[in-house]
Amino acid sequence: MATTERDRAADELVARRESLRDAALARLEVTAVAPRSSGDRGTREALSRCRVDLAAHIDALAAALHATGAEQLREYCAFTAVFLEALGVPRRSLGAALDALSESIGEQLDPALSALAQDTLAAGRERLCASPLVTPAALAAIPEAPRAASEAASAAEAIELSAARIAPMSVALSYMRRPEDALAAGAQRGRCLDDARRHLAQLAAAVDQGSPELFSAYAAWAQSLLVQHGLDPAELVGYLDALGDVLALTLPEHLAERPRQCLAAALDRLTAVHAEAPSFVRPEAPLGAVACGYLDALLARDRRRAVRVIREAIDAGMPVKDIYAHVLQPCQYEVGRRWQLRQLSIAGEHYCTAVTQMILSQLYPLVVNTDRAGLRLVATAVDGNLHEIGARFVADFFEMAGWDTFYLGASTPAEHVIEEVVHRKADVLAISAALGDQLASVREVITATRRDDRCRHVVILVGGRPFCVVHDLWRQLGADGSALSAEEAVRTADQILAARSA
Ligand code: B12
Repeated sequence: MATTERDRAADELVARRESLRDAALARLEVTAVAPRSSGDRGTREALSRCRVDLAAHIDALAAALHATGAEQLREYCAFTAVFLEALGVPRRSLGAALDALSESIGEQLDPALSALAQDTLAAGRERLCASPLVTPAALAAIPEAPRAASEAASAAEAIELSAARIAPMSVALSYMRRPEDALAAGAQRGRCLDDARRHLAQLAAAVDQGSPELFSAYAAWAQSLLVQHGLDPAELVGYLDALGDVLALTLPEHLAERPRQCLAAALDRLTAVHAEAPSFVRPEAPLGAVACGYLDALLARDRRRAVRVIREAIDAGMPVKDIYAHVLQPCQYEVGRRWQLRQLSIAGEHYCTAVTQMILSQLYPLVVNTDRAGLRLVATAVDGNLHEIGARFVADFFEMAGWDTFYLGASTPAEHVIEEVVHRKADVLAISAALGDQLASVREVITATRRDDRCRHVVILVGGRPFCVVHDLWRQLGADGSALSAEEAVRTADQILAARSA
């Protein structure tokens, strides 16, 4: 009986959405809810935002009456308040809007239904008095005075300047639209804010490169990861949608187009249905049996067996290059995939990676080629990149081709890379990046190397995951070339050097 009444109250609210909204609007002193803007345009915008907000409040109330009731509306109110506060609209304005709505409901609905709706609304309204509204971290992240994105020279810079404000605003807005996500997130909301900051950093990187594809690849990856953490795949879609709206409000118009394109590409790519990527290790692939045996040993945490599998393959005459390309690399990718699917812990990934690094050290004597090519390579992971195996593979393949190689390992600052290039008299500099937000550092090394007179002749190659996603990224960053694998990297370097000396 009670449920039916609640449903009827909800249906009435939706049916009367427009007249309730207009009546509430008439009760409100619109300028009191206007954001910190003035003049006619500001008032018009405030009015239209207020209309949209009131309609959203009515829908949220109806949804709460249909579903779980007061708790859902309380969440809605909390996040709406955070969102509006981030826009410069004080919390009391939301309270005033809810009061106006409550009075309009009292006037327009039949008394029994009106009492039900008003009780639920009052519970939500009450939440506005609770402090803190969300998590202290979320509130602290909204700066008192937002920095002026309008002063930014580029869209990427504008996003970075306003990230501290955009992140909580976009989380709050997406929760305002999907209160069920806020409820599901529960105590994990602080993490949602961290995720939002990561999404923004990747968006800024893609915008900086003018590459929507880079961001859509990231979004697809992030969605699959979130799904493994039990989140609804639609949540990221909803979040990106909200982010688009927040950016439209925050960024100056002339900088809004590129971020919009990146978000549109990501939203196009994300589907509510999550398809799991297939394994990187397959028995039918070249050296598939060895790869399966090696992966098995890694996952069983059996280091001795892992070493034995590789030694037996070498003893059976399998080339070191093939062990790298068809065993170690796919197994590392598979380790990453399993981490992403939450089938492997961080400790498990670290263990497997440590074993692979140990195997690489053991194989090194077989890597050294006695026929010298008279050419020199410096290979490094760019500043901020902790993934060192890609650059190490590249260095080892050049070494196998007879080059003298200088492998610098993880995260090396630009000025130190250049000193090394100069002192080692390098012909080629190989730079490795693993994530989109490391591309700005790649550009920095390239620019600094080009600017240095001592490095005029140096061929710069770039590679790693982002370059596998967007194939002409290397050109945009000003490199001389790129390659999808270490083996191809040697061929590319040879071709560029041959073309130069022709
Ligand atoms: C091991 C690992 C780590 C280790 C690295 C330890 C170490 N000592 O290297 C640690 C734990 C540090 C780590 C950290 C992180 N990681 Co990680 N990591 C991996 C993993 C599982 C394996 C990397 C690897 O060894 N690959 C093997 C090498 C041989 O492959 P490669 O790097 O692609 O290199 C080849 C080509 O790309 C190319 N190439 C590479 N460099 C160059 C350079 C040039 C010039 C050229 C021409 C070619 C070239 O040739 C290489 C050989 O053929 C990958 C999974 C994967 N798919 O790669 C995830 C992965 C890259 N990591 C990932 C993530 C998210 C992270 C973290 C953000 C996690 C976190 N929340 O902290 C951090 C970021 C750290 C940072 N600031 O860089 C994601 C990236 C997803 C994305 N968005 O794109 C991946 C793909 C895992 C996954 N499936 O989700 N990670």
